[in-house]
Amino acid sequence: MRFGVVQYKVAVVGDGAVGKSSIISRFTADKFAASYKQTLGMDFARKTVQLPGDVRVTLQLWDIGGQSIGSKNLRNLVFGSDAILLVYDVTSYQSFLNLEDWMRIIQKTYADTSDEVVLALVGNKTDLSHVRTVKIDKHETWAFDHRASSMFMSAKTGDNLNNSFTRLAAKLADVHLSRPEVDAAAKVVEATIINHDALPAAEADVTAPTDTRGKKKKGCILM
Ligand code: G3D
Ligand code: MG
Repeated sequence: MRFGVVQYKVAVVGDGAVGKSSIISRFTADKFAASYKQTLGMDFARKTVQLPGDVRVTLQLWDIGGQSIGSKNLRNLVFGSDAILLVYDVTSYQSFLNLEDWMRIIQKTYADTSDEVVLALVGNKTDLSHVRTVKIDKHETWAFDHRASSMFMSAKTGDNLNNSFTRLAAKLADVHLSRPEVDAAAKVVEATIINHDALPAAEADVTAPTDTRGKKKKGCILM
């Protein structure tokens, strides 16, 4: 059990238009922007969640924006993450299939390291489940095969956002949560949106792991 605030870098990847930016802004600012804007640059937003036992966990969510698969920026962005959310749109089977390509990039990025990364498979747009094209068992099989946590959410309605991120924070910080705690513990203490490019170098270095107490993670080791 840890005390104080621990910060983790979380990269959010997946095809364009699956809802990456919407998830980040809904979670960190509780806003859903109706108009589509392809994200440029590498902004991140962070939010601190309170877990039982006085543990505060700051999740720093990195938006890969319009980076294409294979771009050098993308690898820099993904590298050094404590967790990676692999997001697809439940109404787009193609966006689900393409996660294999995203996985390949992640595996390549971590090929020469022994870093452990927590992976989470995120089916977004569950408000459109009446036109779902990716069956739940396909989702669960993918998550199992890639040793990823399984999440479903809607950035539009906010459904399942807070409890999913609370579960992720608990997993990263190695805190055990009971079921009622998952639902109740998503108390927000702080949220900020940061434009990485606009920061002075010292502050921009916030991407470096800030917890020096030795993180113990339960994620898979990418090989
Ligand atoms: P991206 O960052 O992955 O590229 P965006 O995706 O967050 O920009 O979202 C792409 C489109 O999907 C946007 O619609 C956005 O409003 C919509 N969207 C995101 N999340 C959800 C969701 O949970 N449910 C529904 N119904 N729509 C969602 P537009 O119309 O602007 O292209
Ligand atoms: Mg975007």
